[in-house]
Amino acid sequence: MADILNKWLKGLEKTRKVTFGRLATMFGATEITVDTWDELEALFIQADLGIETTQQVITNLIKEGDRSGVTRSSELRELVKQELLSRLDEPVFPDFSHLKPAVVLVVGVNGSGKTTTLAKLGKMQKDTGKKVLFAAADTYRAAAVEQLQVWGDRLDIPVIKGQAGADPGAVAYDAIQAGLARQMDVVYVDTAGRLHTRFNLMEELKKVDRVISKTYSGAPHATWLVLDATTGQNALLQARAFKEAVNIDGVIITKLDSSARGGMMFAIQRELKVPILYVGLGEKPEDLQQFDRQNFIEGLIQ
Ligand SMILES: Nc1nc2c(ncn2[C@@H]2O[C@H](COP(=O)(O)OP(=O)(O)OP(=O)(O)O)[C@@H](O)[C@H]2O)c(=O)[nH]1
Ligand SMILES: [Mg+2]
Repeated sequence: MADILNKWLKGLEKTRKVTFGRLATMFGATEITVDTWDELEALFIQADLGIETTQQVITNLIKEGDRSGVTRSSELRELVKQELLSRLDEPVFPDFSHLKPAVVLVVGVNGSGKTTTLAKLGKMQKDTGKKVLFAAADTYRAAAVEQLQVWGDRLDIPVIKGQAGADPGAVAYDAIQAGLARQMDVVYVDTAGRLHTRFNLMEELKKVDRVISKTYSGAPHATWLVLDATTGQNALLQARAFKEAVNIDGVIITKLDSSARGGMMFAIQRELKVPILYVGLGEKPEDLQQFDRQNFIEGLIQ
């Protein structure tokens, strides 16, 4: 357990040092004044919580502070932790055990970390004895297929791919057929990165989604949106656009380790109202962690 907490502490080091770390000075022994709230507000906005979330947090803290008679800023620490914790949902992981296979579609903008995350998810499942298949439905770049193949080779996970330039829906179709025939447990479908503002690309994603549901009733059983933590509030715009195109039922936040903007997690949760399932705390396969609210808050506020 201590090992896992350490991973979170290390992964959140940047966010903690750049923004949330300043809370420690604020939690000094002084009395709470109007300035305290102003300072807190500025800090949360800088930490990328977003204006709406920040305002709600401050309002609630003032209310809760009054109610529980907190007058010293040193007592604020627990209040802040509790308030922030209450803004994150406990992740509920889908139970795929009755499916052979479950199909998980992984979507997001260019470079958000989809392919790497697929590899990490694949490894996680394989380590628990599950049979995993990758579908290289990013057919835009030959390098994209190769990248997934390299992971497949390294992790000993088969990869279904098409020709470069092939229809991504056709690759997804082939992968599902293979997954059914080989009685796989999970098929992870990698997709091309697409700018959320490009109409045609978003339409193409809808088409892949439709092909999957026509090929296999009930599929995709999950569609996970991968968002890069270093993009801060911009991730919100991406989230909105992807949510309009496909049915997002889980979010994965990557690169928390390279970001000082981990506060965006609160804004994303508020905006999407779907659980954050996993976070990337580094580049190695074992750096993908199931989202844990408690560890996340501990990583932000020491
Ligand atoms: N530090 C860090 N790097 C990450 C993490 N996740 C992904 N990366 C890096 O981000 C870069 C892009 O990752 P990819 O998995 O190729 O991203 P993608 O979304 O598949 O990109 P496209 O296919 O081009 O859309 C790679 O260099 C990854 O190693 C993470 O959690 N932490
Ligand atoms: Mg990719």
